[in-house]
Amino acid sequence: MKKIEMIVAILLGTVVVFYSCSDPAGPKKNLGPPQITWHSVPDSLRLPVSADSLTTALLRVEVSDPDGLSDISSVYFYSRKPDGQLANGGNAFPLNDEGKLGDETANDGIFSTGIKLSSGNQVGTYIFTFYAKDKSGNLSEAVKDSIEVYK
Ligand SMILES: [Ca+2]
Ligand SMILES: [Ca+2]
Repeated sequence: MKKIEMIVAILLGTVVVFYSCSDPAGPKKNLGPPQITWHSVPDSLRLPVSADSLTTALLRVEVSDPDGLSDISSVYFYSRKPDGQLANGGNAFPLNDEGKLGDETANDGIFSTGIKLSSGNQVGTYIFTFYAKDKSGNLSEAVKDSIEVYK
């Protein structure tokens, strides 16, 4: 008798779990914003000595989202120059997870892009602020890092 009661309880439990997991009506809810879980930015960079060469570096951030990587719509950063002005006219720079522009592996959640410095760039501290956005417009918390640029 006790055994049967237990089996019934387990079956009922299964039914309750099944019902709470299924979403019979309404649009699919977004479970939350993306999160930047890791990032890689060089500590310092030296400007090229000659005018016709460039210093290049790779910026990488790892992103996750409770709805899965397919929910990520964009990953980008702003760069503030040593004089306090935003680079690129205040527009964001995109990072990609498509295996291009320095991104090693496509669709692995690590978004990358290269940056280039010429001999005419300012020396001093460049501040980078990274964001990730999902397809519902949820924004991650900002992640900041900086590069010390010297001659
Ligand atoms: Ca999401
Ligand atoms: Ca990647």
